[in-house]
Amino acid sequence: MSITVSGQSITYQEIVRQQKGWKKALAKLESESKKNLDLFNKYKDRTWVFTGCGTSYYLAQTASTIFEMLTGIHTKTIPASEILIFPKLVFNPASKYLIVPISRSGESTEVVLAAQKARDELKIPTLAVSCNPDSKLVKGSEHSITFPFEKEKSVVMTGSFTTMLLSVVHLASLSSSDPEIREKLLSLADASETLMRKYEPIVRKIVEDPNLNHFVFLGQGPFLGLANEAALKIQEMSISLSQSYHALEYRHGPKSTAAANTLITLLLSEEGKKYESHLAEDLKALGAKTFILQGESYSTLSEEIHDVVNVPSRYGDVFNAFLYMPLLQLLGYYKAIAKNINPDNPKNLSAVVTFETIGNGKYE
Ligand code: F1P
Repeated sequence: MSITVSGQSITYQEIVRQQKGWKKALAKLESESKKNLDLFNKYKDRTWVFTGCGTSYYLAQTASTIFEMLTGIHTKTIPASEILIFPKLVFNPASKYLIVPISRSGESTEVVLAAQKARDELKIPTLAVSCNPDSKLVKGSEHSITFPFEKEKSVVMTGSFTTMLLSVVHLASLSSSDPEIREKLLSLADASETLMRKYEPIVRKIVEDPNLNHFVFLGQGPFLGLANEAALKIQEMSISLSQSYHALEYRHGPKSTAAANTLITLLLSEEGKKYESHLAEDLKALGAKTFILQGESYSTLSEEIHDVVNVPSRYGDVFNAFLYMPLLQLLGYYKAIAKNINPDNPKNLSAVVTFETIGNGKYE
């Protein structure tokens, strides 16, 4: 089936509309600031355990890092399946926790069961973050953050990832005394739309190269979760081989497989730009194609030898995830189009993964 690019694809439409969804979500979150600040203050002395499945687990990784950067509250991130199977390795009886299960559908079996176990067996309060206010997860949680969200018809998560991330960052921002934080949050949608318009053609051109069939994504701190999600996106949408690592970890072995068929995408952090810029030069020496996303003042990496996205430096490590992620989603989308694969209907995947959909419920 030949897929044409543009509005015909559900996934494409959901990628390019996401910033409009951020504005609607922020309007509701702003109206609930008092309620959410009270919630924050009630649990600010606890360890916040973020959890989810698949894309929502990588979202939990990104959200918990940014949340801790903004609030100083200790956080932990773990796949929902680990809470289900090894709860004693996650929760220490001597500590007090709040569990933050994140789920687009609010129906994924592991995350629903993990939240139930935490609440009913371990007596840990739950704050659910979901796009579906009528879901099992939200209805079974003491607290929840939901927002007006135009339901995603695509199997893969795109705008749901960034909008749920935005709701966690908004919650964290309520505790900040920095007046700039709120202004930056509210300006993100326009900044991201401008970057999408500017860089979409470059992203598409990069992945249209048929020789590129191995994709590596690298990031530190809040960008590790993004690297993991970008790797999953290109795998789900274009059925391509992908890997993701802490940026500097790539040097300790995994780089052995880098070659001319490899596209290495490096998500530069403000905190680590010195080390990460040197890494970018090392990666080029491996013969791989390098795609760098950075704040415009982070490095002097030559645009002659690297493909570079420059985002406004004012946003920094707390907000750049919102400027990087839509472009990484487009990377996976355009690779699917280049391979003439329909990203709206990824192989072997369903929009919601429940045990009932694996082996006729034999997991019960
Ligand atoms: C998350 C998830 C995604 C996966 C696919 C199916 O579900 O498993 O990770 O990529 O989109 O859904 P949810 O718990 O966030 O609804």
